[in-house]
Amino acid sequence: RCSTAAALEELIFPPVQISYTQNLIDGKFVDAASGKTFPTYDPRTGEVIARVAEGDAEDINRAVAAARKAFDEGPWPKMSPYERSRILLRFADLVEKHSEELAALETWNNGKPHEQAAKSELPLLIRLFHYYAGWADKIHGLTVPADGPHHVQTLHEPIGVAGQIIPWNFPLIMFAWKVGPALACGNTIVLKTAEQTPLTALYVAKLFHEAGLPPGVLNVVSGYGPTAGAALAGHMDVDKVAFTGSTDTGKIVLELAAKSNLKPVTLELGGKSPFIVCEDADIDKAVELAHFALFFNQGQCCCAGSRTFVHERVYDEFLEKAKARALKRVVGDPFKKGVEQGPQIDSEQFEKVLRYIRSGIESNATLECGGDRLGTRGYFIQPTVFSNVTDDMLIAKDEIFGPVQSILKFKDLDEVIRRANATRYGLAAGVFTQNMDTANTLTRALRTGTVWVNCFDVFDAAIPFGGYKMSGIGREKGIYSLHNYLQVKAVVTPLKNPAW
Ligand code: TXE
Repeated sequence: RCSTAAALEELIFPPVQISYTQNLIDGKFVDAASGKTFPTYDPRTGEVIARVAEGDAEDINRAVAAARKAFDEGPWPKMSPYERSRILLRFADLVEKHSEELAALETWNNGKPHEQAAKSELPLLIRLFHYYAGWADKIHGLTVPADGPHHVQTLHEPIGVAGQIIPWNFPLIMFAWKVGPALACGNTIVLKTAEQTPLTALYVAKLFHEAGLPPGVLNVVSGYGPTAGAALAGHMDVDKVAFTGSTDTGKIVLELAAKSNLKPVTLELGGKSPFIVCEDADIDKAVELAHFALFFNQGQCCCAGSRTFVHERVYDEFLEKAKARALKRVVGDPFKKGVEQGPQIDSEQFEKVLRYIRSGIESNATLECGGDRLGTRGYFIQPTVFSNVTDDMLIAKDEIFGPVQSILKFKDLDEVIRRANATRYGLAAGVFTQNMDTANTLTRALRTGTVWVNCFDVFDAAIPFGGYKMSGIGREKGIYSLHNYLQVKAVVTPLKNPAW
């Protein structure tokens, strides 16, 4: 049993007010067309902290009409790229100014440790917008040396109205991954937040308008997936859709896009990332990073290192240390200093994780520690470690999305490559070795969008991120993310005097 701190003794309340709960359409906060609202919760207790406008198909229609107008009539797509860049920079400055409220709101609505939100996610949010502000005036086409007497050039144009659907695990970071490249390229946006975490996106969208963003360029609608989300993905006037969430919903989004206007789709979906510890690895470092790779953000990361493969020669030592580390993990009120793990996002995810823990026990994996909820209030789960996990167990196959580490034993490189790749997912992998040849073999053999060698979860703005196989389509961040939001137009003109 884990002996982590009791989940909640006394609640710490954040010194922040909830100012924005309506949809932001055409630069104005408005109620839902239906007048309906829905509750949003504090995952520490499951209590309602605010009611938010519940957008559905009609609100999406209104938001798309505003985004369409802002795109077709300008000024945004035609504005000088330098001006656009300056608005992104002014926005980043305003985020910095309001960092404290934003970090508090993010923790309150999501349950992630406040130190993580304040010290790592807010600075990353700012960095992402600095990065995309840097791109805004550096996007241009090519001159193409085609055969024949023609002058050929390509224009890189914004794609139009982007529909963006984001999840709840990193509300602000997901906002930045989607909104940053779309705005840098001159698109207009309708963003649908996750129903669990609508608050911070509304707050930052307001800051964008303070920074000088013209009305209609960025519209934010709160609401549920099958109503608001589906209306956006299937809208005839939306030119592109970007989605982050579960693989099952990703398939629905792709289908809605195909059945409506064939809009291009980027998807960032689930994962079951291998974390491979070779026999020559620095074991203490590998234990710490394997722990971080899985437990970070309550285990609610698409790229979580959720299959920890350990070489048989170092397996016993690794297991003992991994268990000791999990037992030391501090779980509690995410506003409390030193707390490493807060509650899961909601009752649905909480129940899902507990079901997987029961499945691990029933399939005869060895429960080394944890295995139950923590406390009696909210959605806290004990850091859980299973050993003797085999590839056929559900806990080794499905995305659990919670604080449950599965440790598997391997004998040699060929075997671990085969097993690591034997999954429908292909988002990320971690490789721990001090041998360059082993590292090179593994990085080339693993079918994943990212391979972290002797590190994990390094998320720089410039590093592309995305999945192979059923983990997604396309890449976000870095130069690659711009291609998602651009059309390439070839312009061909005859040359009057081909000799020149
Ligand atoms: O995801 P959904 P949920 C995984 C993780 C988690 C599971 C379920 O395993 O346990 O997914 O989480 C919107 N048309 N990830 O139910 O449903 C929804 O409103 C259009 C991995 O939260 O995919 C929200 O905005 N949109 C992940 C977004 O999709 C729809 C992050 C994600 O919700 C829709 C989150 C529909 N029919 C969960 N139905 C990652 N890749 O990081 C829902 N949505």
